[in-house]
This record gives sequence, structure tokens and C-alpha cells, in this order.
Amino acid sequence: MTTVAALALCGTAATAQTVGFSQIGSESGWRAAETTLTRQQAEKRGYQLQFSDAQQRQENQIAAIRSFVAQGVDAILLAPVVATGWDSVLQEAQEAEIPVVLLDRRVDSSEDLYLTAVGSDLVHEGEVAGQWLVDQVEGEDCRIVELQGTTGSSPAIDRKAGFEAAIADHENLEIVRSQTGDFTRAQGKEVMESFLQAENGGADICALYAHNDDMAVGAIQAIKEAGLAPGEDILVVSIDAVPDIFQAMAAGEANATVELTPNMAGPAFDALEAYWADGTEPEKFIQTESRLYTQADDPQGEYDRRKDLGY
Ligand code: GYE
Repeated sequence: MTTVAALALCGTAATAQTVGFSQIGSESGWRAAETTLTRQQAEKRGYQLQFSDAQQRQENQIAAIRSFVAQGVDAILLAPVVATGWDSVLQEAQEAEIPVVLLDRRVDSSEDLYLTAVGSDLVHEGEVAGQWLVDQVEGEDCRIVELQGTTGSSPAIDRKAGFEAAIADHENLEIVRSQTGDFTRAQGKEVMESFLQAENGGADICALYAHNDDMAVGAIQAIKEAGLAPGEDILVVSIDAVPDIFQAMAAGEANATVELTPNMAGPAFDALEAYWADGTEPEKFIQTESRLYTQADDPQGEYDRRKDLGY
């Protein structure tokens, strides 16, 4: 009996799974690494990956999901640029019986509308960053400026909440200016320039809290162009642990970062394989670890370990 005939006997010939991936864009080094690792995971597992870059526009993500549904893909990965506005398109995927897995950000839709979400505890990341600054300033007054992530995204909302919770009981710490830099280096630099101008050329700023390293790297450039020493005159704490923040740390220009793994696809594909095999329903949230790194943690070595991972 030929192989094909044998396969036909068991109902369907084994075909590679097709997975649609609606990616936010390439706004940061971390996002680029997530895309690289997702492609690597898909190839390693023999999936056909249909990739869509939304250039940070929700309407492009919704259109991509509708296209994946029309194609009849076997699963959809979605990194949702903002937290709201997904109910309708997630219902369409559910009606087509296509499982959806969220990566690195959350949505306010009902958990019934997606198989699971893979990501970090975004509030905790903000708390870790805030607690580091509390410990660092040791009761000294500290005026903080904040570069927020994309407006309406769950990391911007939750990282802000976590940081504020960590400093709430310390009257010497105050966020005096806060604005979105949309998770990009260019806007991080631009907004930091406005903060510096508004705060006595930066003389009145004690620390920068950036919701991701890319905005921090842009802000570091602005601080240097203002004639100040980032990491000394203005402390710099951010989130992601991308190679370039370790390079800045090694130069004494950044102080702390909270790691976010870019490998969200591994746990996502593991959950999908269990679901495809026998309908196993995973937990609704698969949490990845968050670790603080400072200048004391061999930043050059951390840079070397990450520099070839596709950031
Ligand atoms: O921190 C940032 C990216 O969604 C948590 O998105 C992720 C964030 C990450 O733009 O670099």
C-alpha cells in the first residue's frame, strides 16, 4: 500500500500547518527579535508562516486577520498593537474555528475569544523598574520624566501602573513629565529633547523611566546632545534588555533594564500543538519571566550574548 493511500485511510494526508502571524511592525529592536524568533520556531516545527507587518496600525492587523480567516489557516498569532477594538474580528476567527494566540500584549476582549496569551507580567515589569529607582536614590528627592509606550497598548498602561505603584509611598520620587514616545528611538529622542528644554536644560531631571529600551537609547542621545551625562546626571531605567541598552550600560550611559524574552512563539506553538493534537485547552495566560539587569551584571557579556539574536 502506498504511503499516500495509507494516509488517506486515516482521513487526511499529513499537511504542514499554516499559521498566520499579524505582527505589530518593527518599531523596536525587541519587536524585530520577536519576529526573527517566530520565523525560526515556525521553520523548526515545519509550519508555513503567513507573515503580516501592520506598521503599528490596528486596521492593518484586523485586515490581516480577516485574510487569514479567508485562507483557512490552522492558527493565528496576534501581537495586538492596542488593547481595545478586537471583539468583532476575534469572533470571526472563532466562528471559523481558528485558534488565536496573543503574543506579548493583551486585549480587553473576553478570554473566550482566544486560545491563550503568551507574555510577561507588564505591571510587574513597571514595579521592578520603580523599585530599582527607589533603592537607587535612597530617600533623595528625584524628579522623574517618563517615556510611555504606544498610547492604548497594554504595556504602556500596565508598565505605567506598575512603576507608579512602586514609587507611591516615596514622596521624594515624583513623575513630573510623562508622554508617549510610541516605543521608537526617534520619538524617544524627540520627546526627551522637549523634556530637557522644559526642565531647565535637564538640570531639574533626576531620572528617566522609559517603557522600552529603544526609547531610552534615543533619549540617551538627546541627553548627551544637551551636554549632560546619561547614567550619571540623569539615571536611565527601561524595559526589554535589548543588546544596545547593555552597550549603553557598559559605557555608563544607562543604569537598569528589565528583561522581556522575545521568544513568545515557542510557548505559543507548544500550546497550539497540544490543542491540535487532542483539543487540550491551555491556561489563558502563559507568563514569561522578567529579570532586572544593572551595570553590576556584566553588561558587555550580556550584549555579546544577545547581539546575534536578530534584534
Ligand atoms: O517592550 C517594545 C515593543 O509589546 C511588550 O512592544 C511589547 C513591547 C516591547 O515595541 O519594545
